Amino acid sequence: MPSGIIIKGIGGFYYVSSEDDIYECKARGIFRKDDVTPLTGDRVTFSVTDPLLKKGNIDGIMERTTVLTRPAAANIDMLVVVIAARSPDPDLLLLDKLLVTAGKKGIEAVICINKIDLDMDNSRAELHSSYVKAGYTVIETSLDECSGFERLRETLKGHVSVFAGQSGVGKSTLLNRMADSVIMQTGSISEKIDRGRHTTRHTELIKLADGGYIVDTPGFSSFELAQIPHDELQHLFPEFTPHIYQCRFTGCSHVNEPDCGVKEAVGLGSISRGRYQRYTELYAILKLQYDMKYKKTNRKGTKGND
Ligand SMILES: Nc1nc2c(ncn2[C@@H]2O[C@H](COP(=O)(O)OP(=O)(O)OP(=O)(O)O)[C@@H](O)[C@H]2O)c(=O)[nH]1
Ligand SMILES: [Mg+2]
Ligand SMILES: [Zn+2]
Repeated sequence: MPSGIIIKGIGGFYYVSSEDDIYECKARGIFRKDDVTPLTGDRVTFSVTDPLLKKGNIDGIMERTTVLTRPAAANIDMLVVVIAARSPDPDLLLLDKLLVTAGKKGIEAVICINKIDLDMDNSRAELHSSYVKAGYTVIETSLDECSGFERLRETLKGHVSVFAGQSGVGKSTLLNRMADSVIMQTGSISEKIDRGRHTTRHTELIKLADGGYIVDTPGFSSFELAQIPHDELQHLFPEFTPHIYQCRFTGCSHVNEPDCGVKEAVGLGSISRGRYQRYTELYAILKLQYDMKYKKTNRKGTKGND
């Protein structure tokens, strides 16, 4: 039975990219019964009902590795967080929120610093090194200097990736650049999916020449943020890990406690001060959310006893 990946779904039709072609498939009733709706990114098995018109039926959906609602897609395994070296100035709290979200969802995150042509005095250097130190892959790109594109392409190879980040950082520009070389090689594919162009556009996978896909969600600049328990946050800052065991108190939050291994590492420069500060900011936000939720539950409990 042929298999493939759903590159887009429109009005009950799912476009399944298999080895050689794209098939317009329907999902059989069985999915509705099981309350499973096929998603863009789903790996499926299907049967061909019309080999000439390339039509088929989806018979099975393989187990999903990840599921996101924004963008609505399955099996995304790489998040490219794009920031601009300048214009707009990087929102580092958003960057860290996105990295933490990826970590929580088991999605590999890489950072792309775009518009380096606008950063003549290399003021991004510190930022760059603090994230390399944290264990992330950092790729620098710009419209004029093309060197970064090859590295980005290499990084995307074999993955289903999504680009996220502030408005205006250059996500769409990069995505078009990445897809450019591809469109030439898969002209027949773009022709075939052209039919949907004039209706509302949906989340769509753009095939890369070397294998892999980029999720294209038009007009989309945000990425859902994961709900994270505040005491889990420390594990989503990978550079904290070797220092957590030096803390005097088990359950140390690394905020106000004395003899804290993480704070010591910040003092010694092995953890970036900025990253640490944003950790405390995020921690405070998550702790507040937790406390509010807890108090609410508590109040309910009291009412119940009256
Ligand atoms: N100088 C410079 N400008 C760039 C670069 N990359 C993109 N731009 C410009 O930045 C502007 C915004 O780029 P987009 O690709 O639309 O940004 P985006 O992240 O998709 O923005 P949203 O769709 O609003 O989220 C455009 O005018 C691009 O031409 C770059 O490397 N250098
Ligand atoms: Mg855009
Ligand atoms: Zn600590």
